[in-house]
Amino acid sequence: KEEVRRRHIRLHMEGALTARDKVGVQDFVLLDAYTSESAFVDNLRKRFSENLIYTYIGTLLVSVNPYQELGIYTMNQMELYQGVNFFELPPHVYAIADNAYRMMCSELNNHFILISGESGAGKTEASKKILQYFAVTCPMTESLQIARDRLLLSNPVLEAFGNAKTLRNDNSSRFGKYMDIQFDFQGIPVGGHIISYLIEKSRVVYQNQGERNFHIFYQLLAGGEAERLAYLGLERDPQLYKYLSQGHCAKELSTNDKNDWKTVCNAFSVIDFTEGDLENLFGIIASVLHLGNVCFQEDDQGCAAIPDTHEIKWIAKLLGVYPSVLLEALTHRKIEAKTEQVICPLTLELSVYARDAMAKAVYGRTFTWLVNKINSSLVNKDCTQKTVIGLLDIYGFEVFDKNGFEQFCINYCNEKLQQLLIERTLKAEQAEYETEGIEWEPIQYFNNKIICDLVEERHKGIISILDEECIRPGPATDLSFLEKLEEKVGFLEKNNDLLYRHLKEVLCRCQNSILRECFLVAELENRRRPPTVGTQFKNSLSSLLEILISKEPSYIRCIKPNERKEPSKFDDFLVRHQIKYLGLMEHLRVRRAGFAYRRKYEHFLQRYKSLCPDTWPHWHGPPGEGVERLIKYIGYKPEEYKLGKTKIFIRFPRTLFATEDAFEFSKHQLVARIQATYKGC
Ligand code: AOV
Ligand code: MG
Repeated sequence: KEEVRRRHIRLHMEGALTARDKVGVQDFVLLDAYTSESAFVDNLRKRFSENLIYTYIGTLLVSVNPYQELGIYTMNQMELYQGVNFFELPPHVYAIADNAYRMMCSELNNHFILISGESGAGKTEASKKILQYFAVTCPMTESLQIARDRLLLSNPVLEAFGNAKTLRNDNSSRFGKYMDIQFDFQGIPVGGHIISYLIEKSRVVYQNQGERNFHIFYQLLAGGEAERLAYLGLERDPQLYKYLSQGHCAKELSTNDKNDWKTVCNAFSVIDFTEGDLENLFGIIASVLHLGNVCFQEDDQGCAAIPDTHEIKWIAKLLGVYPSVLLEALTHRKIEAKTEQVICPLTLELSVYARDAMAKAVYGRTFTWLVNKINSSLVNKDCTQKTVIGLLDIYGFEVFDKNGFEQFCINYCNEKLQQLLIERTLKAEQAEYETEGIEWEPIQYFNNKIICDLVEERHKGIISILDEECIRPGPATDLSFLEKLEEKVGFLEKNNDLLYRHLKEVLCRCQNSILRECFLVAELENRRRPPTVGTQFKNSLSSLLEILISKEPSYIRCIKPNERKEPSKFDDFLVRHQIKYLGLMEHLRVRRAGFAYRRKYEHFLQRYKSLCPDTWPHWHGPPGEGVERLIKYIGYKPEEYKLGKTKIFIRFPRTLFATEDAFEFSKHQLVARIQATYKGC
């Protein structure tokens, strides 16, 4: 390990990178002076063709999805990256994880790792690799192993319920996930907390051609024990269920539902789910499938009727409600007049709507329940002093032939995170040069704030206008732009997300204990209109940003190399497009023109003071002056650094490596000298 490190430092230091033409440069900052977009793409392509999927821009990691197993996530690799300085080894997601971890341990502050990129670019895989890295490399005690295992195993459970095959990705996250991994003062992972964002409920009742419903349905049918299926009234064949077969790919070869079922069951047992929980949970999953198969017919008066009550009976049994009550609630609506309740029949169309609304509400709330349940198993009450590393893995930017409210929300979320990145890197970086009094030629970048404003601004933004349209009494007028939107993509209905009161009552009073936690009776008494989906989402994103802003960031930008999920295919056009919209060129320009590293004078001096007789063992003057003496002594050239008001700014990584190397060397020398002195004592 030591030898690999040293060799790497030497390579880097000499700027040699002898194999440069073949494997490109591992940090874009080292590209030749003229950095064009083409040079950027070339470098990524060269490396990709050698299976080098990671490249840095300073401290930001760019990752290109290899669509194949590369053997770069072994135990050996994990060991290699442990405790090593960032640039001493080839770029890796482990280096990002390790760096955040070291900084957290030494500075006792909170961090987050933001992973972004479009759908299928590799975000979820990256977040799993990071979690595994912590699980394997962090110190551990026997009693805390269970906490670690639960953290790891929360993944397969949430993926089963929250991921699905889409046209873009066979394992696409259909919810956003922010996970805090909590560490105690010794750096042991002791617990965690997960926040989920807007699960795509519409998938429960409808899938586009070539897409599937959430994995769990297929897993249960493929892997569930025969007795369990019999108890739930289910058949093995997913094609028999309307909610599973609309995409015409229920039997998808790219997923192994049967094996995944085993993984999920094992995870359930570790995360403290009782047999009772599972019975209720799968009762709900099965009722959703039965619900999808409930068929309506129009009677003589044009009202909806359910001629075959087979499915109703199963749902009633599994959820613990009376079949007649459920039947009525699916075909009637309760309207509250001032003094009385009037029950009026629904049309066929509205009954179908009510049925789907029930399926979506039940699934959506059960998902939230699941997250809460996992969270309660991740709580660690014994440990009070905690720092955290937050991992953010959201649904990536996506565009389909037909886009709806879901894409609007998902892409809005991506714009928000881009905004955070701009604020924290491009803007903050340039602002820092200004406050530190460093001479600086400002670099232009596209600020996507206008896009975020367009969506979220009060009164004027799309969400506000949408909300207004949703609460306006009476039907929206033909003239309104928004009704046009509704005609085209159904925005209003999804934003409203109405579940008829009648059905809500049934769910609040059912016997299934999970649903009783999900649908509280208090909700029936609350006459106030709940916030719309769009507004809830907007609010949850704004609190997410608050969580992130208080922490130290690391960034991973994932790139999708081709649209066909194929290994070794690098589509220049597609990659270039992503480089553009991710703003990577601007990021590189700021990094290149600027300074790769900066450290507070105190920290810099503290670490390297042993390199200079003037500062060793103590420096009593102002830290800035100490640093000046120190770097003069070790021979920094003027173009390599600038001194700000409180920090030293170092332009090239190699300067810092050289310093670090000298420091290591002097440490060894010192130890050798001490050993020599005390030899024989
Ligand atoms: P995403 O999270 O960015 O999409 P995933 O992380 O699910 O994308 O990656 C998609 C697929 O690409 C995975 O299922 C793997 O088959 C493959 N893949 C990704 N990263 C790697 C890697 N490092 N090594 C090998 N294979 C990889 V979305 O959730 O759809 O936005 O919303
Ligand atoms: Mg994902």
